[in-house]
Amino acid sequence: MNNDKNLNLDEIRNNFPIFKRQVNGKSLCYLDSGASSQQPNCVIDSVCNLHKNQYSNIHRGVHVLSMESTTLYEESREKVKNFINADSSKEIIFTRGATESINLVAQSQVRVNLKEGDEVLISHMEHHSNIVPWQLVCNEAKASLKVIPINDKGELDLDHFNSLINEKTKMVSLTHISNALGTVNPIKKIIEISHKNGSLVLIDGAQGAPHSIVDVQDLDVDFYVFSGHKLYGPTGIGILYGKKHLLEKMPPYQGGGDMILSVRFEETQYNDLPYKFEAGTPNISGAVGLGKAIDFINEVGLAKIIEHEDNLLDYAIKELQEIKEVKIIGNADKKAALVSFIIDGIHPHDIGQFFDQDGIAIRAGHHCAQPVMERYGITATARASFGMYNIFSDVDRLINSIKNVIRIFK
Ligand code: C6P
Repeated sequence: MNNDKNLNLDEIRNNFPIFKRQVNGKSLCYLDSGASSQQPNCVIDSVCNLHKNQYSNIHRGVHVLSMESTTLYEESREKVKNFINADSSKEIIFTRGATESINLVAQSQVRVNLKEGDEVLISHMEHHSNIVPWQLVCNEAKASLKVIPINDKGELDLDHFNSLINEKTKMVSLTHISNALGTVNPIKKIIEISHKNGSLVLIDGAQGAPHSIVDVQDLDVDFYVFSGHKLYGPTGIGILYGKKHLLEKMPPYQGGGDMILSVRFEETQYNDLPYKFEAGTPNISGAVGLGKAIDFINEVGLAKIIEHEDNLLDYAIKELQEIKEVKIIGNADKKAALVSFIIDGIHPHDIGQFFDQDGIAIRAGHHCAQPVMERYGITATARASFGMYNIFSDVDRLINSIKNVIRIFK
């Protein structure tokens, strides 16, 4: 079974040139989109076209190439704005990725306001990118980093969340979808509770944006961050969405060209949003490629992609549960796009290498979420993650290789 009633998977896969290659003599079975998704021709071509025909620095030149590059860059900002239904493109800041976006908020919003005794609230299922930036600012301010625990299924303990949040909580920073467990968090509810408490909320959408429909106005989220390279776009480009009134009050994260209106030695006037946060020459081609990736997703239809990924995930979980040596890590009621597992007596790195011989790409390791591993008393998992281009026979190949690895290692 290779097709899905809603998606023409042959056509989708034809758009991704990577699937024309072989790996270790086998056709590529790519189950690592959670790390970086593959890019369709239109994204690759948009970057290539820019470099061939329009390339120049932006916002500066009075010549045609600079104006064309600027238009393409700003059109991408508009596409991102529409993709997440932001109120204004001033609320869309181009960054290097989710990590930089979180650091920007930690430094420019939280660090400048955090006082001794204040608290920042994160969860036990965060990626290191949503832990370390908060440790840095909390340590400096002598504030505390509090952690919402997770239950054995890998879901947030909401009762505990309610008991942790209090008047000292200045920021709640939480992942939308866990990259290590696949858990989809009830972010709307958490945002509502946090706002009633007077706390700001940042949602780490690195895994959320590619696998769910995000409406930042409906969510009423203060900050939402994600990366282009997990959204079928290029690497080195990411997004910080922030509510305009918050971004306006925040000081610049970095100083340099483009983020100023005027510079004198005595005083510098900063540029308006969003440029205030985009110091120096940005990743122009990355932004253009990300805009194209969003066009592509819109053409295929995000709702259809999500439904397809859910079907793949259900199928993979059902098949994995049939193999007694396999233990799935993370059994939340609501999961998306990935499954983490361990196999009794076989290290995940050995599993990953064995799969590679079969042309199957998965991720093995702690997934930059060491506290999650600690929570389950393990050091690593094997993780299969899905994108719009995966087919049901990818799952069959995964299951087949698991059976083989068990047979050979045992
Ligand atoms: N997770 C994974 O294989 P950057 O590196 O800035 O694009 O994204 C960081 C990041 C932040 N939050 C979550 C939930 C993430 O999943 C990631 C990246 C990759 O799971 C690489 S570790």
